[in-house]
Amino acid sequence: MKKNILMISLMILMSSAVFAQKNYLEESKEAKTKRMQWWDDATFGMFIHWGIYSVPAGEYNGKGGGAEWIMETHKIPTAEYEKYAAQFNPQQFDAKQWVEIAKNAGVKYIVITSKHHDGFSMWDSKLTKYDIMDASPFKRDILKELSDACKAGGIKFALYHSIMDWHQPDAMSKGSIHQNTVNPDFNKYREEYLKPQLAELIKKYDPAILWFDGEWIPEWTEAQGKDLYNYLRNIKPSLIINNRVGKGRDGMQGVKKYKDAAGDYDTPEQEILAGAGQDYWESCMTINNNWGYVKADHNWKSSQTLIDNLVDITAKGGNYLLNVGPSPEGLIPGPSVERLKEMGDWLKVNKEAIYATKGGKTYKEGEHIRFTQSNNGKFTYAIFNKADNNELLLKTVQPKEGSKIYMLGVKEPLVWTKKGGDVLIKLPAELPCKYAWTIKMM
Ligand code: FHN
Repeated sequence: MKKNILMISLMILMSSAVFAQKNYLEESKEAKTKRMQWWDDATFGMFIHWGIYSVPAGEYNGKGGGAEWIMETHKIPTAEYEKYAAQFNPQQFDAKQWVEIAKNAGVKYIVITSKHHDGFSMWDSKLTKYDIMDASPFKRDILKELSDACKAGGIKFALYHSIMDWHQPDAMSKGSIHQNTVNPDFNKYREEYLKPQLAELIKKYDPAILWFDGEWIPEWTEAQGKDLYNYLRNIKPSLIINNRVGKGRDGMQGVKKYKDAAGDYDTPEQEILAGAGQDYWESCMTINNNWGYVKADHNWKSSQTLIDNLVDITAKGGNYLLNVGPSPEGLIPGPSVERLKEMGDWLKVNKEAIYATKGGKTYKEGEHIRFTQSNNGKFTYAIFNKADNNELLLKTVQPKEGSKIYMLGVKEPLVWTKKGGDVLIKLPAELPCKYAWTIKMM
């Protein structure tokens, strides 16, 4: 008898050990720091919003508006919207070329939409026929081609995935214009579609990050977010997941509303934190006015603005996730490519002040100077985009007495003198780049 009880308790012990899910919500600070290090050092990512919404390109029945939201904006019935899938045939899509554009920009990771709110799957999914392989004439696995090109190019591959889904009957918020079933069963959508698709994405394309969105629907809760976070981290422990996996995001400012909100980093959208961030954070922004492709949107941000944003965000300890919206032909718009190339040229000269640096309490002086520090604290970088009479005056952060200071991209040390309590730096006659310059000091 005793032997049987021992055997049974041993079997229960073993079976629970086999299926024991680790609780990553209780991950130690050290473990998280180690896991986030590459992301923190990377600083600059490229967002890609691409899907069948690029076919209408921001116009429906002669009316503008919508981009990736066009189905909702123009209240397009599902059967009508599905026709865009049959027209999506981006023959000029070249994943290697996209990765080349990203590398020339100095981008270290790419986040592409696997499924946006419209519910269309941009990969070969076993869970649905509403995907690139079955519903479009293109019949190529876009995510596989891009993840392979990223791996070959040394760029981290990551996925944006929408919790909200306007196509899955059980995902419909009650009263949603897309609701096409009387009693949607959200739990069924979550357990039998959302989570299995995410497991499929991790298994097939090994994303370094899952970037959630569409979490604002009433059916989604923080508890479901915490469960999903743990579920995903148990599949891939090194996975990084943003704070839109739960309900902890405080609007477009994107910071956590409460300390234990699920997710590894904050996600301000179309804005930059006012001051140095308290946690890991990433500002996502469009390069014109839309996330998805809009043929009539020519409001491209200048290279000066884009570089100023990168510097400001880095000085405040954040990452910059800059978006491109490829065309239905599979091309990243020319004006985006030009600006990304200019950012890459600037980073070739000033990368030491951007990658693997940390922001700090003193992150700025006036409107034209930002400060970053090397991770080991040995060097401070003053990055400025305006200087008068070929001189720069520093009041708050100053080089050590007698130390040499340099401008990144210039070989010879710069001449600097004390002027009252300030430091006056003579700038080189010939500057090494456009838009902004970096003084390296100890
Ligand atoms: O509704 C989405 C929008 O389409 C876009 O994906 C942005 C970028 O993250 N996020 C949501 C709006 O906050």
